[in-house]
Amino acid sequence: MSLDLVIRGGTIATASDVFRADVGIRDGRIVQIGEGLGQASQVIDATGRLVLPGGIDSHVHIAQPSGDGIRMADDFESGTRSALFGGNTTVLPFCLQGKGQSLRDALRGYHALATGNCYTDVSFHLIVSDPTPSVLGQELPALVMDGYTSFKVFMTYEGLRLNDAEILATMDTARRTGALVMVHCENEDAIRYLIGRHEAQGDVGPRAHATTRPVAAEREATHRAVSLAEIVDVPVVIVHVSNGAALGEIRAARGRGRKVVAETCPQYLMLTAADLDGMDWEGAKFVCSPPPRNAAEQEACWTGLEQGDFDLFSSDHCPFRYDDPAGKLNPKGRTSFAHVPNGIPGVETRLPILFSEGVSKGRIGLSRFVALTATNHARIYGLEKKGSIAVGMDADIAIWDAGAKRTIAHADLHDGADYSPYEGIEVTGWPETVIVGGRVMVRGGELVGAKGTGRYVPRALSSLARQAAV
Ligand code: DUC
Ligand code: ZN
Ligand code: ZN
Repeated sequence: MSLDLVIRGGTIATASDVFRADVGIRDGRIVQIGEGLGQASQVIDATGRLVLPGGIDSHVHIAQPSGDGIRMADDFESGTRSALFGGNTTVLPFCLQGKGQSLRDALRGYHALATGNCYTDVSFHLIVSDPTPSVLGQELPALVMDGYTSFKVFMTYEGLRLNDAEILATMDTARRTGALVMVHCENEDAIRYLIGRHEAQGDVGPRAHATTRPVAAEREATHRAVSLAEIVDVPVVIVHVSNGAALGEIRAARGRGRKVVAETCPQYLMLTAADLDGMDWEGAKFVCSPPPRNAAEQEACWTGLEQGDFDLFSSDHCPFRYDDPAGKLNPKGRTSFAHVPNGIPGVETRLPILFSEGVSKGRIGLSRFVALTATNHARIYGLEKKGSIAVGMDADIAIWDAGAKRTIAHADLHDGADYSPYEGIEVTGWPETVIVGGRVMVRGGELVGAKGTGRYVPRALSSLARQAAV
């Protein structure tokens, strides 16, 4: 059998096994795994290297409309290029429905931005901000059939948040269609009350962002989200869990037999609220929601990763430039933390951070790393040909130098922001070669593939939600 590409002599890791074998690729798919595979047009020597499924980052924000005068730092070109260099081969950004906008219309615009501009494969979640009867009754079910099989709802942000009745109605559409609902869990009314109190006292620096979004606001909303999902009887994804109390609500729901997917992100392992202290508004670089917590909550998140409570480790890449009137230091942002756009970059550093802090330091095994960063994302979000190294799967592969030592510096990264929240952190392990659909895109740390190689991928129903659909 003639092959397009053979990866020879590496150590393959999947979510279940670690073994030495060659990988044979033809027409963009993995067609052989074995010892001493035959001739190929192209050969990569992976001796002494790890051969892992390309990362799937199922929670990123790219070119998402962000309010008056605020612009996200990444378009599809820079966002997927940065993802690629970080060892990812697929990302799932969010297509935001504006108020009064049809989802189809939002998707048309989003596809137009992505088409021809991607270095990795992409697939889209929807954000439902206006769940009218026609959106829930007709549009959303048709879109689920078309491969948009997951949608996010917010419990916070004026103009975006849904009330409980709207969340129930949206979950009911998920129940009928087999789609999966993702929930941003923070109690908006509690946060508004605290913001009012802090602003009245003149406490307007970035640190107050963390104080006004306390653990209790996330814990309460998490309890409500899993309870609403229980009432409707649907599985639910709780995104960006930042602390042990919210995770406790998830554990308790699972104890009642509920299907709850839990996601955490690098910021909840690596940053604390003290990072928002920064002099001269430097703390704005770390403003994201939920906010980073403290050392005890970091430890709770690590324990959740080690014990298998978390299913997904995503970046929540949501980049805004710092020193930019359209970014963190926009004119209103300089007057109060409440106007600093929420979100931080991290799509390129997600995998090296978890590899270094988790695998290299012995907290999690290689197979768990693969599950948390690729395989589970594919299974939960219906990417049936992705997330593993097996015959028949897309040839989406990252070849890692597990011993490479790097100090994270934004100057070396490839996103459109002007800083990294992880600047100066030393990591061991870095992806050096990245292959998307059988095409070598990054080789030895150099870009060798073309923009436009990444394709849009429609998704099947989640294996979780499929069973619940009636
Ligand atoms: N939620 C996200 O998922 N990302 C960034 C901001 C937010 O609130
Ligand atoms: Zn969110
Ligand atoms: Zn997000």
